[in-house]
Amino acid sequence: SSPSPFRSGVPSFSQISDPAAPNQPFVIGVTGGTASGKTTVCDMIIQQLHDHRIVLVNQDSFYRGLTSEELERVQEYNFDHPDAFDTEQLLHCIDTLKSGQPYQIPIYDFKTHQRKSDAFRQVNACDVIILEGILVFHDSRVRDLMNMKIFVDTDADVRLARRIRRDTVERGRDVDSVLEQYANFVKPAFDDFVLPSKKYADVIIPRGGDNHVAVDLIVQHIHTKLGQHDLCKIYPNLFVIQSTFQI
Ligand code: UZR
Ligand code: MG
Repeated sequence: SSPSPFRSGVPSFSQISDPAAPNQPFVIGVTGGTASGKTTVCDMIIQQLHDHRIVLVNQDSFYRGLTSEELERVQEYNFDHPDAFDTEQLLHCIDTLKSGQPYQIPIYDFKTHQRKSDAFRQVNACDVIILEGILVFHDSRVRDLMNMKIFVDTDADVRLARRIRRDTVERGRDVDSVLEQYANFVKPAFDDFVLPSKKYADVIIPRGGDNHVAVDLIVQHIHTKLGQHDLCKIYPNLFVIQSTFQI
């Protein structure tokens, strides 16, 4: 018989269902260089997904507090290196949230480079976890927890201009120290760790938070995926029944 131009007509379960287990939250990773607009993109996504329970987890919260020796020579400390973060704790946080348990996220102070010893941010079970940070694509174990990976791609001059404004206004630095840190650590680490992680992205957003079209498309996709999740929760056998009928 002549070969059919159509592929087999019965969709398999894996073709229609989402790879994430139905009862687990949908995990979105958002990365990009410093001051690329990651937080803005996350805020825009969160605003548009208002009918779902969303938790934003910032990788910055998992900065290790500096020891007193490290604090004495803070100019030499590389905050842009993967080792500056407690990745084991970040993994534990996402695992815990994925299993439906609450988690107490540490609070990091950019002015003192310390974690608050007496305060946490308690986050509860949710439908969507957004994990944001400069190096969230670096560790494969963290990447593997994500259902969707977004890279926010903004020109380096725009990022540096924003970084100067943010660090002087919000983080109590002077311009010279910001520029020095940028040249010594931020830029080299971007080239060594952040940019190479772009290849893992499912979606690359040019111009960050200014790109409303890209954010709209991403939100539509998340809605579709969450719809599948919701259907799976209500009718766990729905998709199986559908294909059985066709057979
Ligand atoms: P975003 N950072 C600080 O400036 N101080 C700290 O105590 C901890 C981190 C900076 C860090 C990195 N680097 O570039 C930036 N430096 O925070 C990441 N130097 O934050 O993704 O919002 O740009
Ligand atoms: Mg940010």
